[in-house]
Amino acid sequence: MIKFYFHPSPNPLKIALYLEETGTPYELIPVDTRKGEQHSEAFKLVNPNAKTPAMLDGDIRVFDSNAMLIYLAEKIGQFVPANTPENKAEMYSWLMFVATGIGPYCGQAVHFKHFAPEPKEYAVNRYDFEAWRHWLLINDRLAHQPYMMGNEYSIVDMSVWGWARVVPFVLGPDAWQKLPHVKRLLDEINLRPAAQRAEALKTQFTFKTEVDADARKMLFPSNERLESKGA
Ligand SMILES: N[C@@H](CCC(=O)N[C@@H](CS)C(=O)NCC(=O)O)C(=O)O
Repeated sequence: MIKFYFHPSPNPLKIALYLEETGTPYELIPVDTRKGEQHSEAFKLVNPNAKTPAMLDGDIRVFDSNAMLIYLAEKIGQFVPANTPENKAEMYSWLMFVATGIGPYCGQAVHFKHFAPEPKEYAVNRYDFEAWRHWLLINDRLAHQPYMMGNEYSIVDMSVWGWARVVPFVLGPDAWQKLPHVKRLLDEINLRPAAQRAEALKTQFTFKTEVDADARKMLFPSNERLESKGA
């Protein structure tokens, strides 16, 4: 059975959604990143990058959420568009767009708005701008078609959903006014029983919720270099 290494945050939620949508059996293994469990040697054998999600499919390890979506979709064969070069080109392009654009820019926008010390105006401006730019591109695409790949719900929508869930935290409480088509997709996916089961996974374990000094050490190890300089 697949061992699924999970924390209730945007990237792992994409995988939870796929596993739930397809009824794939899996064992859920909590990785409490605020307690630093991602840095254990045992977990780094599964994901050397020390981040969630990751999985073991027998002896095969897979990490990085969009790689995991592709792996699972190829194995299970559901929620992927018809296998044409055109579809594959679009699907890979948008999956990489989410993996290299939406995820990192949203992550950094959250970091600088909510967690970084001052001065941070330059960084907040850059990451907020880029996060908005990426979401507006998704919004524009969804203005012309129901789903990211056209008329069919697919792994690309699941990838978008992981981050769409936290858009107000990333971009601010009024963000939906400018992203109505993203909101429409989010609301639609949220109504799916699989999405509700994926969201409920967090209740199976007690994950640390506070981002206190100990959690910051685990999540932002780069801060140590500043502290050692007395900053
Ligand atoms: N590119 C990776 C990013 C993974 C990632 O940043 N995961 C976050 C949760 S959404 C995490 O584990 N954070 C803990 C840490 O950075 O120590 C992916 O898409 O899976």
